[in-house]
Amino acid sequence: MACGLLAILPVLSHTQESIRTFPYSQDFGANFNEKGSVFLQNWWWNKGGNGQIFQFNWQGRSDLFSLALLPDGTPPITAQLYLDLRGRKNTYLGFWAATLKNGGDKDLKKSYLAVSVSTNGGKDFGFEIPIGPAGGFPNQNNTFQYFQYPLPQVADGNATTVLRFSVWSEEGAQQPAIILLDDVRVAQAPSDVAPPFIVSLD
Ligand SMILES: [Ca+2]
Repeated sequence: MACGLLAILPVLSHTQESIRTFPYSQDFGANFNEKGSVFLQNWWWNKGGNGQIFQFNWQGRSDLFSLALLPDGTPPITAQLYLDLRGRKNTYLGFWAATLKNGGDKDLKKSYLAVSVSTNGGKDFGFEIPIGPAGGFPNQNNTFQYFQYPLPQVADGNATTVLRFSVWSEEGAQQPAIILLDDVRVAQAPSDVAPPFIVSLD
């Protein structure tokens, strides 16, 4: 029995709890757990290279709080959200993203943001879609914009789905923009609206 259980346990089961109640929303107003990798219930972070990821308490979409990601080169910073989609279909992700200028006039590195999906508990990711302007986010202030990402059909009914936000920047000594994420929502659409794609509805 023990061996059987080990064989079927998903990769995430020993590190993370999955969201089972939808619609789900997250405004990043609760205190983060700075220790370890699980910074909020159902959320896991990874700081690539010298990148930083933290709770921002000065600017959110409708409050003062958001999730800030400051990349340092190409090792991506990631924030992952764990979903149990058994009995669910036509799931979509909605969220808001803004940028904050970081550094001075000579700091012109671009920041990049992408969303991808795993259906095996975070072992493998695919369906990666770039978000924001072609060529990356310039290092300047930009207000929150809404983005929406319908999950791929392979996630329908999948108990070990992981949504991943990845942020990275150009290499070099200059500073890139800080990317802020806020008001993340995961919900069911009334029907399959489209193949996986991401659009700004601004
Ligand atoms: Ca917020």
